[in-house]
Amino acid sequence: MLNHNASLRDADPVVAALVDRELHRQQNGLQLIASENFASRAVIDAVGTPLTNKYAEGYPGKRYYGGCEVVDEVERLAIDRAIELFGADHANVQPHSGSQANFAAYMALIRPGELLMGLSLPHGGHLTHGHKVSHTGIVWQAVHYGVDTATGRIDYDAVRDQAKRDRPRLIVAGGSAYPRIIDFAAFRSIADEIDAFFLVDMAHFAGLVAGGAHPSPVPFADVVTSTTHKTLRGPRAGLILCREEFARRIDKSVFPGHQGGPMEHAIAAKAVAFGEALTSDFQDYAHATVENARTMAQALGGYGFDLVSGGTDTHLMLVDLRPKKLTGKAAESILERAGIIVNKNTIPDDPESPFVTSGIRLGTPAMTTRGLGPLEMEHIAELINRALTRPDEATLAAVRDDVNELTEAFPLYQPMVEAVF
Ligand code: DSN
Repeated sequence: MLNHNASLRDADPVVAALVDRELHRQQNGLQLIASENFASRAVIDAVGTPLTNKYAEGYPGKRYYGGCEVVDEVERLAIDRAIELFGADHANVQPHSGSQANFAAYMALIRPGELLMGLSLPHGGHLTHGHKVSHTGIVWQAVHYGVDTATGRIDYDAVRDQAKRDRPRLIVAGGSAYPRIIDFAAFRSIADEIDAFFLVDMAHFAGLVAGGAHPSPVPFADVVTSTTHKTLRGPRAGLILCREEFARRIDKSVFPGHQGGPMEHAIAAKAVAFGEALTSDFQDYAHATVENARTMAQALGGYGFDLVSGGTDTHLMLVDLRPKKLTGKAAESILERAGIIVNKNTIPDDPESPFVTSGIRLGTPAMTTRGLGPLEMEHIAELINRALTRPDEATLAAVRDDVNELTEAFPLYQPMVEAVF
C-alpha cells in the first residue's frame, strides 16, 4: 500500500538515488556554467512544500479558486520584495521561466507579426529574442543587431542606424553570453527616436543588479524580464518588472494569456530568494562574483586565451579557442573529464556550428556562492590551461586531484545531505 507520509528516500529509492548522484556531481566538480548557481537550503526547502498542491489562477485577492488566503500572502510578499529589491513600479512573479516571461512580455507590448529587434544569438543574445527556431521568431518578425567584430562590444551607433532603417516596434537588450555592461540609456534613446518599446532581459545579471554590482535597467526600460535562478540565486523560475502603465497588460498577458495556475511553491522560494538578495551579505556576494570573473579573465589572458571583448564587466566571459586550435565541443569534453564543468558557446561570427562552436563560456556565480575567491580563480585558470594544453590521461587526472582539493576545501550543502535528502 502507498504510504502517503513516507519520505522520498523511503517511498522511491530510485528517484532518491538519482537526486543523491546529482548532488554528488554538484558537490564534486567546479561548476563554471555562467547561468547556474547554488540556491540556498531555505530556497530549496520552500520549493519542496505543500504549496505545490494549491491552484491559484488569478492574482492575490482576485483568484478563480477558494482557499487562496495563504498563497495570496505568499505571492504578495514575493511581489513586494521584488519591487523593493529592484525599485520597480510593478512585479509579476508568476512566470515559470525566463522564456515564458519573455513571451508574455512581448505579447503584452506588440501584436503578432510586428517587428522586434534583439542581439543575435551567436553574438551573445538568446533564442527568445526572436531566433527563427524559437516561437518568438515565428509569432513575431525579428531582426538582429550584433557586436562589433573588432571590439566584441555592441556598437550603439550601428544599433541606432539599424533601428532607424528597420523600425522595430520593440527593442530587446540583454542576452546569455555578452560579458560587458549594456548602455541602457543609449538603448532608451534609440527606442525613443523610433517610438519603440524597450525591454531588457536581465536574466543573467539580475543578481548583480540586486546586489549593486551592475547598473540597473529598471529606470530605462518599459519592461524588464528575468530568470530567478542565475546570479539572483533563487529557484528555477521567471520574473517580470514594469512601469505602472504596463502593469495591467503584463498581468493579463501572463495569466490568462500565457500560463495557467501559478506555482506558488516556486513563488514562495522566489520570496525567500528576494529576501536574501535584500541583505548586505548578498551585496558582498554580487561584488565578489564580478571580482572573481575579472580575476579569472585576467588569469586566462595571461595564459594566452583570447577573450571576446578582451575581458568582462560581469559574472561571465567568453573564450575564443581558435588560437588554441580547439573547438568549444572538444574543450567542454576535456574539462569535464577533469571535473571542470563549462559549456561550449558560439563566438561572434563563429565558423563552427552551434553543436561544435569555437568558444566556451565561463562564469563565477556558483563557485562564488561556494566561497571561492580571487586566489582560487587564478588556480582554476591555471587548471583550465593545463588541461587544455595537454589533455592526456595523466594530466587530466592530476587536474582532477586539484579540483577535488578545491571542492573539499569549499564544501557545498554539507549539513543538508542527511537532513533533506
Ligand atoms: N540556459 C540559459 C543560459 O545558459 O544562459 C539561457 O537560456
